[in-house]
Formats: sequence, C-alpha cells, structure tokens
Amino acid sequence: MANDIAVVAADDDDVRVLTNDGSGQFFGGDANYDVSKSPVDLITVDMDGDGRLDIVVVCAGADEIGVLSANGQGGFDSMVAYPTGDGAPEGLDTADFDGDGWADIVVVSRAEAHVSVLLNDGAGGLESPTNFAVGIKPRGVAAADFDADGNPDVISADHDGGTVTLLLGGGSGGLEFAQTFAVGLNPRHVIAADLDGDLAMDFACALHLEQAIGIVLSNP
Ligand SMILES: [Ca+2]
Ligand SMILES: [Ca+2]
Ligand SMILES: [Ca+2]
Ligand SMILES: [Ca+2]
Repeated sequence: MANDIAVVAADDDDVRVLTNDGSGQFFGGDANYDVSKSPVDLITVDMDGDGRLDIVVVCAGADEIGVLSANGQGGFDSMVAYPTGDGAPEGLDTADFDGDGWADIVVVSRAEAHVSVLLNDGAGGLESPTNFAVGIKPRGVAAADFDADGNPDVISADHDGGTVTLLLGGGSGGLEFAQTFAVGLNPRHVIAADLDGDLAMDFACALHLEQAIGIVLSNP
C-alpha cells in the first residue's frame, strides 16, 4: 500500500497532502487545504471512526486545533476549529485517554507550561481542553503507555526547562504528574518507543541547541 504524506506550510496557512504515485514518488497536485494562522504540527488519525485517516493540525497563531476529515474521495473536508485556550499550542499527539474507543488529542501550550487534553466528542470533534502542568515552555509531546497499566501516558519536551515531564494517565481522561527528567539544553521534540527491546517504553528527545539526541531508557 502506498502512503501519502501530509505537511504543514506555515507561511501560507495551509496543509498540503502529497500523493504517492505508488513507486515512492510524491507529487503535490492541488491538494492544499486552508487552515488557521501558523500551522506548526500535524498528525493523521481516524477521529470519526470511519476507517479513514483524518488530519489534525495545530495552528499556533490562532490557538486552535483543526480537524480535517477525510471525505472518502481521497480529499479532506474544510477545517473545523477547536480552541486550545491561550498559550501558543505547538506539538501534539493522540491516544484514547478515556478509553471510550475514540481517539483523543494532547497538545502542548508553549506559553503556559501545560499540556491540554481534548477528548473526542464521539463524533470526530473535540471537547474543550483540560490542562495539566508540565515544565517551562513545552514544545513537543508524545503519548504512550510508560507504566504498562493499559492507560496511555504523556511526556512533554520542556524546551526552556531542559526537562522531560512524565504524566501518567488514569484511564478516564485525566493525567497525573509522575516524574521530571533533566535531559539537557532545549528539548524540542520527543518520541516514545521501546529502544532497547525490553518491552518497556523508553523515550528519545531532540535537543535543539545541543544538536543532539537524548535517550532515556526505562528501568522496569
Ligand atoms: Ca476518519
Ligand atoms: Ca477517547
Ligand atoms: Ca500508563
Ligand atoms: Ca525499553
């Protein structure tokens, strides 16, 4: 199966979908979709449960998350906006935080030092955000089950704090502070993966000013 690619074009306030021609070549075509001001990050996830991947984009300049639903003809519907509150939203990720089978969204607020969880309303839309404190000026976030209790948890890359904060999920949409890791200067992106094959989730972060990758292995 050929994978397409969706990218943000922050200067033009749009999302571009590059279609794979089946041989790994991509072409742009006309697949540009208007979004709100300054899109900075996006993910693809099936928000409305129709089996097709939708686009969820963070528009930092508008303090909004936008959902563009796949229309079933290879394109996407117009963006539907959901406010994140003030605070310069940036990185986002998805998991089912309340265990209802619908994909939810977590997004960092760079100006407010928190992450916000926006639960799926059961129809592909998002409910209003609930905020959970993390470190200083977070820019990246990832969701994964770090303590292997079956509930998704969250880590944030706290850019100006030089830390990664771990919040554990309770399974009903809430998150609780668990631990702060000092990782070095200016972590900007963070990913969760089992990097050493011991079946426990680890994380790696990109350190912006050090031009390095930091890796923290779990200690189950
Ligand atoms: Ca969908
Ligand atoms: Ca959910
Ligand atoms: Ca967990
Ligand atoms: Ca591991």
